[in-house]
Amino acid sequence: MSDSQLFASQFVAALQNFGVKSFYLAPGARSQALAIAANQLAKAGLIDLTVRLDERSMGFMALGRALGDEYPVALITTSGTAVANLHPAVLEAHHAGVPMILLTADRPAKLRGRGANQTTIQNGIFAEAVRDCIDVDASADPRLVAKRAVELAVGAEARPGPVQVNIQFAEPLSSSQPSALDFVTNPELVQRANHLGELDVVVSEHAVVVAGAGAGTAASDFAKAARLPLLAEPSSGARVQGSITNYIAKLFELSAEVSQVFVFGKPTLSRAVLSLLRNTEYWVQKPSNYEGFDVFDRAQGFADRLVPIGQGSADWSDRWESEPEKSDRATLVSKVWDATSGDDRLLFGASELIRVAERAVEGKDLNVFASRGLAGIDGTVSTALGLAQAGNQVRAIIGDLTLLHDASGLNRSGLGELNVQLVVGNDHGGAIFSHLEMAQLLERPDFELLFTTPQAVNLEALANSYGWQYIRTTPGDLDQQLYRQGFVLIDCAL
Ligand SMILES: Cc1ncc(C[n+]2csc(CCOP(=O)(O)OP(=O)(O)O)c2C)c(N)n1
Repeated sequence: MSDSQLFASQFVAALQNFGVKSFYLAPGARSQALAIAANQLAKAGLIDLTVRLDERSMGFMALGRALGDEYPVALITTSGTAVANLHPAVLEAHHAGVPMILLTADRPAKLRGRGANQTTIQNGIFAEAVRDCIDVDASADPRLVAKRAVELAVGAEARPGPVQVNIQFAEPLSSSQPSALDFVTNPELVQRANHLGELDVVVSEHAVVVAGAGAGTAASDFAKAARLPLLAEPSSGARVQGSITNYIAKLFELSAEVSQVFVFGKPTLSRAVLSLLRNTEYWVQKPSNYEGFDVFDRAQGFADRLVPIGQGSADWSDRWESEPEKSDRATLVSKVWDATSGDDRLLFGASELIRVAERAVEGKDLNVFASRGLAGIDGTVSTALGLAQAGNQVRAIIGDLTLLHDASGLNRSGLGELNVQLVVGNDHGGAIFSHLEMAQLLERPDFELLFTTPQAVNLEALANSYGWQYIRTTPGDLDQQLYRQGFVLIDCAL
């Protein structure tokens, strides 16, 4: 019997015992004991195991799954660059507070720095971006390590986020015994900490509530209780009925009159909101997942929960009534927004389209997601697939560069049937850059070469190679395409 296998079987069973049910694996030799153990539990129906080729894309898929499951997911990689490929997803998970447990297989510590094949500095590779890096060998107590990893990931002590367990596997790397099934016990969920630092805040007549990423219904509840205009980003989780549709347009008119702002979550989308915060007193309710917001270093107060004392005036709220933006992009995002309901999930990529949605979509109770931890255009296709694995129909609104950045994420191999629509606003490159001053200063060909970067890729052929349905349409005709099942790439010309 191999010590590596004994540890791996006990450890994977312990993770399952502490409620981890979604496992991701990319193939490799050093991690074989973990792979074998996870497969034993998967075959017994105790966990879900997804095998992906590319660790970068797997990292984002696991991130999407963790967003949907609202519980830590586990990722298994071999040693070397395989580990480094998780870094983009780890950074997003760190900033957005998404629980993930990275099981990175390593060689025994004595072989590090001696030229052993596929051996690098894995211990500490993610620096401050992981809640901890637990570096162990097979002599560690697998149950204690698993418990600690799950606790840190769910945020039992602080903010949820990624945790690395770097495991030094010595040869023999695996054996047929013992099976992980021998160590299975009844699942026991680990709870996250409940911080409850409250702060009473006196509401002034001309106050507003700003809801950024991670705000959730705390923001809309506060706005309702304090009778204040609610300026909620589309992916804030607070853009419910009654929120202001086109607050960006209204801010041009009313920002000078705003006397006080209550910030929930991490607002990142628009300059108009940031400039409001630069010039106005603000209080911050710390989001439970995302980092707390204070980019101007002048918050008047922070709390886990802001408690309003008093209310804004009804007059003031009425003055924020606004007209949604009308444009092709607005039609695209509104149609997808309107088609989404109930348990469906909507994912926004980091592009011009989420900014248009900020000015166009009506408040509605929806499950909306966006990777606003770092607002990368990487990994969005994979994130959508991971969300779909967590269940229900997923629609992702993404730009063409965002699609192409994660083209390898389209790989459906081994995924079974999922309902995912990628709605691509195809404007041949990055429209978001048209807001840069450079767009006026540079000659058009130079601007395209350096910033817009249109790509010469045939999306239909791409979709076909990966086995996706492909539909070419326009914003006007988009609604007819939004109820298709399966893996659907909707190429919507802008
Ligand atoms: C990994 C990463 N690289 C680069 C960027 C910078 N960036 C922000 S938006 C964008 C272009 C987005 O283009 P597209 O997806 O086509 O959307 P559009 O703005 O045209 O709607 C780029 C390159 C980023 N956010 N993330």
